[in-house]
Amino acid sequence: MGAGVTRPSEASPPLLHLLHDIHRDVSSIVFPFDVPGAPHMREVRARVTTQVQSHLLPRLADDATPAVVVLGGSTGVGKSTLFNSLVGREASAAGVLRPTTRRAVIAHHPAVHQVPLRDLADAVATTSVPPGLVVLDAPDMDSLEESNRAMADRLLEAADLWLFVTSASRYGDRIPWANLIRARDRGLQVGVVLNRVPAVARTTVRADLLGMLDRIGLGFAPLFLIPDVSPHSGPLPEPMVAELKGWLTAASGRHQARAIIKRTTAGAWTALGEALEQLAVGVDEQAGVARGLRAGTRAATRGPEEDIARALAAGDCAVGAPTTRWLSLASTGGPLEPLVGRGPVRAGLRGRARSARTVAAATLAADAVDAVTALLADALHDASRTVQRAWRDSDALALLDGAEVLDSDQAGERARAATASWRGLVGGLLDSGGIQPSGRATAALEPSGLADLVIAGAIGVVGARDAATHLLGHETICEEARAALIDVAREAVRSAASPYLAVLQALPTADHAARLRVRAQELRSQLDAL
Ligand SMILES: Nc1nc2c(ncn2[C@@H]2O[C@H](COP(=O)(O)OP(=O)(O)O)[C@@H](O)[C@H]2O)c(=O)[nH]1
Ligand SMILES: [Mg+2]
Repeated sequence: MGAGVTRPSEASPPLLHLLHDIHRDVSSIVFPFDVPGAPHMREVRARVTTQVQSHLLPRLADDATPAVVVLGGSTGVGKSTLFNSLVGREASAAGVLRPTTRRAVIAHHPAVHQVPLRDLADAVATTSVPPGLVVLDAPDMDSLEESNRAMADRLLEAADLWLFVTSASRYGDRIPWANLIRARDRGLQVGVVLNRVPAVARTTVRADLLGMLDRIGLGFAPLFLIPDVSPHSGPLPEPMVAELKGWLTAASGRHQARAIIKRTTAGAWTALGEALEQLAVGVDEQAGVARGLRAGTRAATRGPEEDIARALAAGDCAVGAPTTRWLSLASTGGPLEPLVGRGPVRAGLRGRARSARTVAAATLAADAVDAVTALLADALHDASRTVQRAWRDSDALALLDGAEVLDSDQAGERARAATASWRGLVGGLLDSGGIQPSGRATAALEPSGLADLVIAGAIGVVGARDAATHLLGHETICEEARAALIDVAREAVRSAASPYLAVLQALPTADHAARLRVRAQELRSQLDAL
């Protein structure tokens, strides 16, 4: 009611929260795999969401009938002061000099339009009271005036919850105790406030009052002790009533939920709990299938991935065009001949010889990259087909929704993108500063030519590798470039499974099943607590 509890989320009854959670959790689960129980599970899921959304939630959320909380007790015990403290303002006249409360005052949340007992009391709208309840300051039940006493009785009759307010000096009064016994017999929920308790008397008074409550069978009623404040006017300090406010809010939630449950078929709640348990079994089953398929999907790309890594490590791509090209470029009279061995190399007039060599190296690298691209495209295509086969075998292809097997064009495009990124990596290796090309190297080739020579060496053209190693004075440059290529290729092959894995990623897991079981448990304990 005070600061902190007026937000709808906190003021709403816990059962309402729980139903929202249940609705969200159940809505988010799917049963995509056609295992034997799946069609039934889909029906249960649809039934639960409809029931919660169209039947239970609207009734729970309906705040047309807030719980009526009546503050009743002997005169001068501090009811009006407490009332003002609870509703956060001086809504009811309190004080020794003023006339005692004659006309009841009712505090309600502004959102409550049908205020109960509106004709019997002055209404005050305040957001300090949660929408789930209205609070009434009743006339003294021991009033000297007959009409006041009658009104106090009437209000108690209408109450869902009676907050019996008494004080250290008045708790023995006869009239309230007669009323308490009547309330007990009617099954009215009672909370007891022992107000204005002097610190010295605290223990004895409390024990004495508890004993009296116990003797009339109300020993279980919650008891709130509010210490005596020295003579004052105005509401009590907030912390003094905080516990009481919390209890009121919770109790009104219970009251509302109970009323709802009366309005719904009792079976609906049990059935909901059972349906949640059932759905959990179904989700576990689906999660099991998804796990198997995930393992199968990963395994499907592993073969092609290992194959290409092995081929690249063995330099297989160099066989054929790249090696032939090197041999023709580096043979006697060929532009790259000076790079063979360790003889002197000259850039030539205005670097013309060096330009020619750089162009030759580019041709060589183009052959090398083509060979790698072709091999990688095959591997990708292969991986994609294998994954697709695994999904077809599991009857899961329908889940893909467009994530098709890569055709050879797409595989080629991806392979080209991968090798292009590898070339970038090789350029980076040479620029990284660890390598200082010698004078011989800079005379031999322009920087791009040096990188192209490393490209050819990395895929396994032995002569190119030797030349690159000597020119750059770096023993492992081609091995490093090859390792980078293998990484890029592995990654590319694995990516053939990405759309498939993404689909699996979005499916419910065993965690979702566990959550449904927790919800079923929460539902049971909430219903038990009502
Ligand atoms: N000393 C002291 N006076 C209080 C306390 N609570 C209320 N009063 C005073 O007791 C008088 C009666 O309080 P009121 O709230 O009108 O009691 P009601 O007759 O039960 O509605 C007022 O003058 C209050 O200021 C308290 O804890 N200590
Ligand atoms: Mg009063």
